[in-house]
Amino acid sequence: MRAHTALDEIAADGAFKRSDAGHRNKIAAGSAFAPAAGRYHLYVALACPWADGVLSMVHLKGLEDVISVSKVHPTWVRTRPDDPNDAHCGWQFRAPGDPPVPNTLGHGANVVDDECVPDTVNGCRTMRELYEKGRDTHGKYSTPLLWDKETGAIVNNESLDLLRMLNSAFGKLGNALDLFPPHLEAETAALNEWIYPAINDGVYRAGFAQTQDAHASAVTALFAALDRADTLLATRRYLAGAELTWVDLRLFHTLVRFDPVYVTYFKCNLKRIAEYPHLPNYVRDIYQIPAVKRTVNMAHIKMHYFTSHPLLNTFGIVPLHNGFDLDAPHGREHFGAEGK
Ligand SMILES: N[C@@H](CCC(=O)N[C@@H](CS)C(=O)NCC(=O)O)C(=O)O
Repeated sequence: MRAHTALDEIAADGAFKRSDAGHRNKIAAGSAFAPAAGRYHLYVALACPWADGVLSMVHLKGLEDVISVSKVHPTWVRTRPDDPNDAHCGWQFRAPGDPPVPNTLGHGANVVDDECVPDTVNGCRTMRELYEKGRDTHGKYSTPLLWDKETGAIVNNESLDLLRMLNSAFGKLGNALDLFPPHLEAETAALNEWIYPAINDGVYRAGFAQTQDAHASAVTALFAALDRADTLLATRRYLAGAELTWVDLRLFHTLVRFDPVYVTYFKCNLKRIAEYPHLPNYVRDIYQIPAVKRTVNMAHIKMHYFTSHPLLNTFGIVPLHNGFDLDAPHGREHFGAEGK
């Protein structure tokens, strides 16, 4: 298989079909990947909803001194610029103070801000180089990725696995917060069954579709699911009731990108989140948790989508709108102990 990106994952009917993550090792006491402070390094794109959820979990669990982090620059670049036969584009590392980055057609000057953190562990220039160092040569070279410094290996690049591991595998190295409470296991799994395909992945299926039918069917399912979520959140503070869980984290990171990016870039324009009765305050409620807020970088989010796929946005122009005011009062404290 040649090096590829999500943009290559198109089925015969023109629909985007996300491939499964390839690295699924688990961190567990007594296993080859034992929990330990200072052993693991997390690679994220702040623009990526999956990676941002994982980074939120690092902060929510108080694991910032246990797991170190690198953050890529938002704009994809040619990963083998010297090889004319290799057109792969993907994430690269840049250090604050480096010159701005144009898109792969040479348009634009996308600033390298202080939130870019180079690969201090492996010294790689791109995520592709890192995967290759971890003996994966075909990708896709996605974030998030957890790296084991001790054995020089990729531990896992699937965000839901990572969320689960960060929640409980590090034991006393983190705090006691539990976003996977056993009594809500069945309910959160059932929520994820429609929220993941229709909303989290649905926006990508709307945006990367290469036929009208594939786009229309993704958008129709997406807005039906948004309506369903809004109705649910009219009577409960969080998706599963009174407690914040991992499905909220996942839904939040998609919704916070929706009005500034997906409405225009992925053509999800039947409605903005701002127009829903309950979703905007739900988004604000979660955004205003300090551990989550510090992971939301709207400049990185917008810059990534609008500058990384010249096929969809040739000149890499980034629209000005940042979405509704995330700091406004959310007014959802009135939901009591039962979430009602
Ligand atoms: N299944 C993965 C998906 C991660 C993913 O698709 N990340 C995107 C950014 S949002 C990426 O890095 N894509 C690289 C590419 O398509 O080449 C997860 O949930 O962790």
